[in-house]
Amino acid sequence: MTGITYEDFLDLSYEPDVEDLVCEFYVEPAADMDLAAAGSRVASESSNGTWAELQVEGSITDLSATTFELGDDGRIRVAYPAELFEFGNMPQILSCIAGNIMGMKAVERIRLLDCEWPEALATSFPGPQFGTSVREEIFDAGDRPITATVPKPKVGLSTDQHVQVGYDAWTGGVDLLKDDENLTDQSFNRFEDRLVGSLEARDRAEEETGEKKSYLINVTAETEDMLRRTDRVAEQGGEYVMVDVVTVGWAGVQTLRERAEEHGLAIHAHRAMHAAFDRIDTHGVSMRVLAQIARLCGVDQIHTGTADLGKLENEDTVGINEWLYGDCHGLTDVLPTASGGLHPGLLPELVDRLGTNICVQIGGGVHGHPDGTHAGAKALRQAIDAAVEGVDPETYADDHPELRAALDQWGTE
Ligand code: CAP
Ligand code: MG
Repeated sequence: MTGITYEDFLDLSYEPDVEDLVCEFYVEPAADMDLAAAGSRVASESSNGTWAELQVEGSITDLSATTFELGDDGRIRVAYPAELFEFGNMPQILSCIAGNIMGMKAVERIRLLDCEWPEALATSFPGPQFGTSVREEIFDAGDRPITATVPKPKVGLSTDQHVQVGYDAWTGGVDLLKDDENLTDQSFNRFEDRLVGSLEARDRAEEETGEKKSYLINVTAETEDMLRRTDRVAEQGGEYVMVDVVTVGWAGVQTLRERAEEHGLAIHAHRAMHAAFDRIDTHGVSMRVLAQIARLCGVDQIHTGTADLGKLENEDTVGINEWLYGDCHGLTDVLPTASGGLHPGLLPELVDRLGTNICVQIGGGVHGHPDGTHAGAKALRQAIDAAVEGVDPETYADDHPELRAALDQWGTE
C-alpha cells in the first residue's frame, strides 16, 4: 500500500517537462496555513489527490501535479503532466485547473492567472480559422481597425427598427453590425426575420457604398438551436456568427467551431459573464486565461476591453492582446475587440494604447449621436481615419461636421 499525502504534491526542485501544462496561481492561504501547505493542496485537489491520505494498491499512472515554485507575493506555479488531460476537451481541462480548488477551504482566495500551454495539448484544439486576417481578407481595411456597432437599446427594437439601424450604420461607414449579448430570438425580434432582413440591408449597403459589410448575428442558444441558427446564417450568405462564449460554455463553443468551419464562417466571441470570474483580482480565473481558452477553442475575434477607457473595468488589455497576437504553437491569432462605453473622442487614445490591429465596437457612442445613427456612424469612421492618419480629432472635425457634433456631445475623455 502507498500513502499519497499533500506533501507529495510539492517539490521545489522539480523542473517542468516540456509536455507539462504549467499554471500560475495567486494564492492567499487560509488563516491556519502557510503558502507551502496551501500550494501543495492546490496541486493535489486539481490533479489526483484529496483531503485524505490515500492507500492505493499496486502501481498507478502518476498523474500528480507538482507545485514547484512558491513566490513571496503569493504566486505559485504548478506543473500538470499531460496525461492528466483528455486532449481536445476544454471542459475536462478546466475541471482540473479551475475546478474544486476555487472553493477549497485551504485557500482564502485563489486566482488562475496564466497558463503556459504545451504544444501537444494546445494543438489538440483547432484554434481560430481566420483571426486577425479578417481585417484584410473580409474588409480590405488596410491599416485601420475594423469597426462594429451594436444597436441600442440592447433589446426592444423591433426587427424592422433593428434592420434600419443596421442599414444606417453600414451606409455611414461602419463595417460590422453586431447583435447585443442578450438579443437572440425573442418575440419582439425573431432571429430568422432579423437574419434575412439584415443581410438584405447589408447587400443594399454594400451596393451603395462599394465597401464590404458584414453582420455579427448572435446565435447563442442551446447547442442544437445554436447549430441550426448557424446553418441558417451560412444559407443566407453571412460571414460571421456571434456567440456569448462564457454563458454558452466551452463545450458549446467547441461544437460551434466545428460547424462554423464546415460553412467557412468566422466566430465573434462576446464575453458576457466573464467578470463573474475575473473581476476580483485576487480570485477566480483571469481574463488572460479566458482569452487563451477562447483562442484554443477557435474564436476569431474576442472582446478584451478598452485599456481602461470607457465604462467597464478592464484587466490588462494590452497584455491580453499581445498574447492573442503572439505565437501559440502555430495556432492562428485572434482579433481583439475593444468595446464598452467608447465614443469617437476616445479613439485617438484607444489607438495609441492598442494599435490598429483591433475591432472597435461602439453602441451608445454611435446611436447617441445628436443627429442619429447614420451621423454617429460617420463620426466613428471619421475618428478612426483621423486616429490612423495621426491627425488631432479637433482639427479633423473642422471639415467633418459629424465628428464635430460627437466631440461637442462627449468631448475627448
Ligand atoms: C457595448 C456593449 C458590449 C460591452 C461588452 C454593451 O455597448 O454592447 O456588450 O462592450 O463589454 O452592451 O455594453 P456601448 P466587454 O458601446 O453602448 O457601451 O467588451 O468589456 O466585454
Ligand atoms: Mg452589449
